[in-house]
Amino acid sequence: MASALPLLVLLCLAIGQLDGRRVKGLSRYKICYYRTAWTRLGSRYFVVEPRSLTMADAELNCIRLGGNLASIRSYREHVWIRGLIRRVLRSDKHAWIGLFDAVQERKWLWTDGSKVRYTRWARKQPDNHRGKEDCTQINSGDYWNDRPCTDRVPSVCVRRR
Ligand SMILES: [Ca+2]
Ligand SMILES: [Ca+2]
Repeated sequence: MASALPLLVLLCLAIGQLDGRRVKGLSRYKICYYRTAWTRLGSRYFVVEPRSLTMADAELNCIRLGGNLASIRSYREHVWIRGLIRRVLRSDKHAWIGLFDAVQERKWLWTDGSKVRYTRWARKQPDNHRGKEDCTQINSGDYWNDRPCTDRVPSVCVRRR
């Protein structure tokens, strides 16, 4: 029994890889479902990563899963993603989305290459506090806040298909 857990982790990782390619019939592995199930909204799919990671590690994790950190294109998507986080994490925890201005201050870019058409900054945000905030977290109340990219929080990934 002592060896069961590592085996399970390996199994979940293997299924995670397969699930990324949308192999049929794997959703019955409920214990892995939590980590690998993508939920569709319109033409895109989203997943919440519950582990606390820096923004760069969160982006690398999303890439490993076949996507990027989530871009948000409308208020409807913002509300829906907050609901997804609440369902998975059972709270309104701060979580990384893919908006960053690390390349040039105040030039905000989405890691998935989407045009920045919609934002939902909290009051007085983004403030680039102490000159060190280049990454974005959702769930600052019902809004977004720029935060140091070295924060470790859960994250939301997106993929196109
Ligand atoms: Ca900044
Ligand atoms: Ca801030």
